[in-house]
Amino acid sequence: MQQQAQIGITGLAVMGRNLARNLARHGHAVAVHNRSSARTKDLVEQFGHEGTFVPAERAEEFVASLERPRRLVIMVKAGAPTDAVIDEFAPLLEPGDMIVDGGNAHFLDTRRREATLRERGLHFVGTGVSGGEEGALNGPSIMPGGSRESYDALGPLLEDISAKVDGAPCCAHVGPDGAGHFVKMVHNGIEYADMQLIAEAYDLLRRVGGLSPAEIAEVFRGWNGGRLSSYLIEITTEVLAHVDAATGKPFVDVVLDQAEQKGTGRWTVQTALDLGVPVSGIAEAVFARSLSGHADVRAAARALPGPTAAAGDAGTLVEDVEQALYASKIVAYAQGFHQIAAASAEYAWNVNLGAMASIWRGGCIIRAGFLDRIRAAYDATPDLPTLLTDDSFAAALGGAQDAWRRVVARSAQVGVPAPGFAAALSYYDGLRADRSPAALIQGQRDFFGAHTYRRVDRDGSFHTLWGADRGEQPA
Ligand code: NBP
Repeated sequence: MQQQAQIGITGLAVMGRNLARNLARHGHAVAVHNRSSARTKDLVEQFGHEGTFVPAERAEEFVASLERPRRLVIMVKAGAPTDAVIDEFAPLLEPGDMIVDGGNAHFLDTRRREATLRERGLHFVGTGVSGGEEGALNGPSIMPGGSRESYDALGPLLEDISAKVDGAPCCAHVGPDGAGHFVKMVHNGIEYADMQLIAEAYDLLRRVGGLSPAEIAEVFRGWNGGRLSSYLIEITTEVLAHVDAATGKPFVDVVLDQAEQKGTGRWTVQTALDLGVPVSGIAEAVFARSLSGHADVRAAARALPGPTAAAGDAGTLVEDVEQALYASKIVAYAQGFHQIAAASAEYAWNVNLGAMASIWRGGCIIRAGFLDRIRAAYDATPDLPTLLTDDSFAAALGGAQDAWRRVVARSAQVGVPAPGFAAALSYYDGLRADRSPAALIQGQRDFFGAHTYRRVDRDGSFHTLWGADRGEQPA
């Protein structure tokens, strides 16, 4: 009889291959399959010694090699290829079997697939996997959605191969249907914001502070020893300190300044718009990448006049930028968690926000000590309306705000854009304002469209007869 595998992976490009190796290295027998069998052969030839691989060329053979209930992981290109693979394998499976999609699917696709497969008695587990190629091999952060029942069968295997921080796995059941892919999407959106804020800090230190990339690398190295300590700050130090071998120039000066994106940041913003959640920090990060990519428009605009004010004395710029970066980072994460909370309410996912912070502490790109503080905030107050009002974050924002305001004002004065810092500060001030100018907007809407308004002193909706005697009537 053919050897039985505990779990199978189809799709053996970089991610699938490394996840298969990770499972095998942890002592799990892994069935492996790929559309073109060369990748399967290559995996077994190169890494067969690392554990037990059960290779299969044909889909039927692959399915037959899985112990029941079957755990079948799909690691192919997101979109149509994922549907093609589901259509190929679902007819070969039996009720109770699990299909895990570890690709970067849009959560609405995951909801559709889950509903369709549930009708056939199959569990569909949309799973966010973060950490890229290296994480997949050595321990990613894993965000599985789907039914509780499927997590009971899959969770131990996934927790086993995930990253560990303080002995705790960076893997937890996120919630039903598309919850796992949603949380992975927002993780990526937060990653965009974090990267943009770091880039703005660099730009200000360089263009306002007059520091060289090597000097800024040292500033970041120092920050990495403090409250900003994170993987992204650590790699920023490395990138800024790197010198291009061909020219002897700082590496950052020979790289074309047009950032690319694969789309999860854009999805985060699109989804936030649908949910009505302001994620301005993430949006500014996505738009800043877009702006950088419009080389033709940038070239046309280069001659536009800049400010007449000189950069002037850097003064406390380094300390101020550290404060602005930390405060803006708190805002970006607060916005991302607000978005997860809103989706959790909308789709009845019951996501544990503190647990999400916990599973991002290792394996993924935004891993940082900072996430411990977020987890502690939600542990203390699970229904916290915004992270900003947590005692420790509120104190940090209060302590940072004067410096944060100086940095935003200075950036505007000298013409060095800091859209992430500025948007975060506006969000902070917008939330804490006693009265928002939305009252005026409501008045305008009532004037031109009779959209009505509510009053601060009485229940009900009202309309003012703007074109007549301006009397007020109940709507
Ligand atoms: P790719 O996204 O490059 O996809 C290549 C794999 O998809 C190959 O195994 C290929 O088979 C298979 N495939 C395609 Br394309 N069309 C197919 C079809 N119609 N039927 C069957 N198989 C098909 O691989 P990856 O970079 O390893 O990423 C896998 C998934 O993980 C993606 O959804 C990605 O977004 C996600 N992800 C990637 C990263 C990362 O850092 N790369 C991180 C986190 C998540 P073939 O060999 O026969 O062409």
